[in-house]
Amino acid sequence: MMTKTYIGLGSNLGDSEQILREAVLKLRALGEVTVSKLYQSPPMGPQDQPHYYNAVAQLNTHLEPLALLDALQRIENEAGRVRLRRWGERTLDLDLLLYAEKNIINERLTVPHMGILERDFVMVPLLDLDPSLQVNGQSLQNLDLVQHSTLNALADHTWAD
Ligand code: A4P
Ligand code: MG
Repeated sequence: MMTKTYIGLGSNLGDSEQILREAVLKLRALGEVTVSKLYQSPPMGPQDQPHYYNAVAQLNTHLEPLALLDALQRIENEAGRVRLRRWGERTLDLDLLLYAEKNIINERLTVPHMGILERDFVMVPLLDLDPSLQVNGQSLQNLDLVQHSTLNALADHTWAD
């Protein structure tokens, strides 16, 4: 069965735009991919780290949730992912944001991803892909954080073509 999923992409070490481009290329091997605009955002968490490049990909895939997580972690590792500190700098972070309307809680996976409703750098690109998107029955487009977002779009949705 084909499932509509959303993947959050983030990078603030190395050539972030190129790293995200390569990640999208690898996501295309997992199913049909559509990407949001590419954004630049100030770091959430420790402030002594570079700004982030963020985007979201919609991925339609046959993979089950844990198999998809395995694939995402493999792509992170291939990008030379090292984890230095919580909320700290990284070459590539791939988060499984939504897996259809499923709620998943197990040792490896919490879906919807915990941070969605607190992060404009996740919600604004999600809304590029689906302006009427809801998370846990909550419509994203009217949230204050979205309405007041100062997120800076660097490129339109063709950035990863
Ligand atoms: N895990 C559980 N649920 C999920 C899910 N839905 N998707 C588990 C992906 N992984 C999930 O992941 C740790 C474990 O979470 C995995 O082994 C998986 O089994 P990780 O990527 O090593 O750590 P993390 O929790 O993603 O990192 P961390 O450091 O807690 O931070 P976040 O929450 O990812 O945030 N500022 C801006 N502007 N833009 C950013 O993208 N990103 C971060 C990192 C901080 N500040 C940022 C940004
Ligand atoms: Mg992560």
